[in-house]
Amino acid sequence: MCPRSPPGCKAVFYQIFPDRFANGDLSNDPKDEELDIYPGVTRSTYPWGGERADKSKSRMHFPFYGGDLVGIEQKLPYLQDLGVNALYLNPIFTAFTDHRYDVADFAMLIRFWAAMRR
Ligand SMILES: [Ca+2]
Repeated sequence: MCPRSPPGCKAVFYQIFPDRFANGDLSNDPKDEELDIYPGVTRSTYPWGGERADKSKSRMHFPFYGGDLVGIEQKLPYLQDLGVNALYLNPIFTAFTDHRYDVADFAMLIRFWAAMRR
């Protein structure tokens, strides 16, 4: 319960990690060859629902699964059924890691954002 009633007090937020939430468009999945990396770091894209080939759980390997905004849009009825009325997305800018908090270019949204304009 909020001591006062700020505008967001009655919102039910749902945080989404876009790469892992839902893959609505397989054609926009990141391709291994287009993933820029830090020195000593590897990245790979794995099939949706598949297991990562790198079982080492190394912190130097970032697995991608291709979740996108199309998938989020497809899950909106599910989220509404849960009572969710506000979404918080992890960053959606081009980045080196799957969580994208290390934004590489604030001017470039990842491809799955552009797909929403179709
Ligand atoms: Ca995708």
